[in-house]
Amino acid sequence: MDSKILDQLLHNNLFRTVADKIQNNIRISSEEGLALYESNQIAVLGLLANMKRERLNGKNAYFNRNFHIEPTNICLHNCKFCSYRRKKNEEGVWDYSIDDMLNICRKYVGQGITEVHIVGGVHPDHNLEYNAELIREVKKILPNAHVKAFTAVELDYMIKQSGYDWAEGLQHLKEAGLDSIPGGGAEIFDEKIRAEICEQKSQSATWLGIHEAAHKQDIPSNATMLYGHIESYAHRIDHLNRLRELQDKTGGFNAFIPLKYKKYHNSMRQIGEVSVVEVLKNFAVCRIILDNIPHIKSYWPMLGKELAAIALSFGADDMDGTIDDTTKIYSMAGAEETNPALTSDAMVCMIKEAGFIPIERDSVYNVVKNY
Ligand code: V47
Ligand code: SF4
Repeated sequence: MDSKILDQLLHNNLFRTVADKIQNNIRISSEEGLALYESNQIAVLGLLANMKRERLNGKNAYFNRNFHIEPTNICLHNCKFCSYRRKKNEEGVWDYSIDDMLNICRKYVGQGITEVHIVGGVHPDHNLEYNAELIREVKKILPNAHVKAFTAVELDYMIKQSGYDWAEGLQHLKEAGLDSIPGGGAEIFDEKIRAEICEQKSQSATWLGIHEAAHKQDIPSNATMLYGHIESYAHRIDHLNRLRELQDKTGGFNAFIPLKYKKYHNSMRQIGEVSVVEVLKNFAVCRIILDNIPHIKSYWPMLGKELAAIALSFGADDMDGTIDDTTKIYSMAGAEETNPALTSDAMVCMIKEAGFIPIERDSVYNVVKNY
């Protein structure tokens, strides 16, 4: 972008313009989004994002009771940022059988769990029928739990393997009990950057197409953005614009989760990690730009509890779940929480201390309990 325009925006009345637009429910432009990213006025960004947050969600800060199943870390792809993927027989590999996973589920019977989150590597032998069977069996054990399963990248592979188109494949999984789709696999949509960091992975258009096909069948989903690596602010704006456009069309996204690149044990580690200031700035700008996605998650297993709580004042309104030590994706990449687990009481205290109202929700944001 022309640096003169940027100067004008920053030095005359960028913040006033954005504040007026938020007040009047007017969308900000890409140039204004970029200028917000270029600004170092972190406190002002927080106030602006909080204006938007309060218009959408008041002082509510949501969480749910969930656990994760990560079926395998064997994966056909080889994303450069991934610390989790292993080859068959490599040290650190796991590949649970359906029985192993059902035993995990049995531990949670009667525990008040409302969601099972299932995400793993793209295993070459796990086709759609296998995964549909997994969901059916999970539902037999936890019939009232919402099953949020398989990123668009996993879905792309399993649906292709089984010879269906996206709509047919999703319909089969929905019949088996799939309730929604998590946001992973979006990474960064810019085709050049995507090719640099995860060349073999499903294309951006495929990720967006699968989410659109899901929304058309009333399967809601989440969206993510992996940031803080080799992308520029313009790439982030492009990513957010593509999500906002799809949401205008379908309204099917429940939540957006910004995922800060973590550097440990992967082949991009020389890049390092962005600062806390950058994390908060990113929350704020995402909240303002994604004016049509109702919730922004502050994903505490990755950010750490303190920073996740601070992000509630920078546009986030959802802390995700209690999780119970069931995810390895981030701990293997050096996340703040190596054994992520939080009781509901601890979650409630943390949210209250940050100045918000703790609301336990189900997976589609119905209130389970207002504390
Ligand atoms: O797509 C992998 C990310 C995602 C790293 O929908 C990394 O509620 C940072 O889908 N540094 C998968 N991020 C996780 C995911 C998710 C997580 C939380 C909530 C929800 C939801 C979905 O994990 C991948 C990738 O972007 N990831 N490696 C890393 N080194
Ligand atoms: Fe496979 Fe996902 Fe890791 Fe990429 S990020 S290598 S798709 S497990």
